[in-house]
Amino acid sequence: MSFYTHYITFGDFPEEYKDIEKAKAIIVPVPLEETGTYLSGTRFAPDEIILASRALEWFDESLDFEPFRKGIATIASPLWERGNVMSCLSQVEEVVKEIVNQGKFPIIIGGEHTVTIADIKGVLQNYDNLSCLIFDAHADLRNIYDRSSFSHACVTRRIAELDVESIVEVGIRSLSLEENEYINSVDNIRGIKARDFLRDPKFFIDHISSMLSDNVFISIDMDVFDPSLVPAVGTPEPGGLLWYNVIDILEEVFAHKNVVGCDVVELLGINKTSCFITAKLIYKLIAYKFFYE
Ligand SMILES: [Mn+2]
Repeated sequence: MSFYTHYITFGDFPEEYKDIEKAKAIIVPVPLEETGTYLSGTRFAPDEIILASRALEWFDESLDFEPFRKGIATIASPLWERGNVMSCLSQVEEVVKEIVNQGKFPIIIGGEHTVTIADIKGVLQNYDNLSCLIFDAHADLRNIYDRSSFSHACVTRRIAELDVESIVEVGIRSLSLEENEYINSVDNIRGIKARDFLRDPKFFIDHISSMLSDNVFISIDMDVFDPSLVPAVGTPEPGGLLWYNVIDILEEVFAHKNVVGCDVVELLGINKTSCFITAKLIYKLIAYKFFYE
């Protein structure tokens, strides 16, 4: 499979660091918007985040290096038949499988959360002993929602049906009775509520690490953040995590686990501040990956 460069690229870095052959990190924009239930605009997010990334500072202020020197390429969005979620998911799965197979680090920019199912299926074709760390205000454990089993509200339930060792969800502050019963009935999913985490972050950061296997996929639903920081998400919920809460968790996990891929989903591409914060978060994911490698 050969990849083509997207018409705008993540980060305003020198061309030689955006070369697909040489780059160690590959950005995959997936403007999926099919099953959103409240606010819309996830289809605009990848391009708006990429546009915002061109204003990023290249130097990482806490790790003291320039992550872009490892190479960050941005490939063209996979093409799928509009309105056909399954066609999107199968394209993304193939792309992620190929990136990981080439020994590179994929960062998928959604789009709605549904894309995570394809990301993990793609990674699973290269790795076993995989666990998932999901940052989300919502449990996303419904078996079916709005007559679709591939709704954004069902994504973690579908992931739980794959061959993953464990799933840790952090930041939860909205779930149904059915989801609450489900999460309490299975052994390999641990849900950490936002309020519990915020009362004792240090305890939970150690706990999160201990729940994960060696290889980890990280999915960040931007609604994990408090809406005072990131207002432009599909389903905003009060009482969320702040910047350094998420950064501290990432630092711990990247330092001790082999993170094999990430996605950042559910942002609406309608607010420039939210887009810039998301671009910075993506650059941090790349920074941690290469710093601890
Ligand atoms: Mn969510």
